[in-house]
Amino acid sequence: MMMDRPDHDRAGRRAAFLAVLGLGAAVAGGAAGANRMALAAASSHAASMSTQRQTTSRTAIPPRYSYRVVNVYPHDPQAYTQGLVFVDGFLYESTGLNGRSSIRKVKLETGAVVDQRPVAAQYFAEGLAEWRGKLFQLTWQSHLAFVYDRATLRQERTFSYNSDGWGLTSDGTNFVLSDGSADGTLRFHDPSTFRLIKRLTVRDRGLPVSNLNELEFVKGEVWANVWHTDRIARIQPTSGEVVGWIDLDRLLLPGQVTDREAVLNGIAYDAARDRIFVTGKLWPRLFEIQLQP
Ligand SMILES: [Ca+2]
Repeated sequence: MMMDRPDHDRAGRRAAFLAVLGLGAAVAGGAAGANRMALAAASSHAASMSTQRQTTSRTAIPPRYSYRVVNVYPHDPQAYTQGLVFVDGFLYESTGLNGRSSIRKVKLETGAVVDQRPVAAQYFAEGLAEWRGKLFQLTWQSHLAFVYDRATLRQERTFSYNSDGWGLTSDGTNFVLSDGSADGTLRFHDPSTFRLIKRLTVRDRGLPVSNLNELEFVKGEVWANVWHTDRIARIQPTSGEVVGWIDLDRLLLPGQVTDREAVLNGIAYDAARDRIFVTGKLWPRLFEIQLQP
């Protein structure tokens, strides 16, 4: 999410990794995962064997998932994706950077931006979530959320909050906000007042998971992009425990992005048709994926 943080080891490794790969998404979805699938099968088996222990010991290794690409769609390569949701047949997207932040309505099949509103240049827009016909958009360090009418994208009001803003989703009762902190904090906010209800620490085998970025609520779990990685954490939203990891490496072809900040960031779930969409900052493509155990 941030532009000015020092380079990240993982980003460098990923760039090098992409540079030597000649594999496309379809290949990645199939052959690329042979070892991973064996690993995943083993860990999935281990997980099923220890389901009961997980609830008490918190030492079980979360199962890892690979993916299969179901569809590939265009995505605006100028969109610095910070928030993504799918509602009533359209994607809604929040883009970041000062002077380039926006809220947009996007046609899935073509990637065409059918409506958009700029965000004032002093704001760096972040996560996005929908609540009863309204879109809520975070800002990174301004402690301000913008509320838009979904039909018109007209800004109607603002809320303030007391943390950095990274990702945003709704669990059906509250908003869930990530602040990118090292201690793996998720914050739950009342959707009517944006008042802070509670904090939750996300942990993998007892250790906090830092840099939680774009979020999505998927079938009772909070899914979180981990900044500067190709991984999504599947989080149990009452305990904060990571119950699975999704590895999304090699979605893009080598050279499709060159900016080191062009990392995976954007998950949208179409509950009506059980479809999962993912993209990244400045990515030219958006993918519908299915998980592979
Ligand atoms: Ca999302």
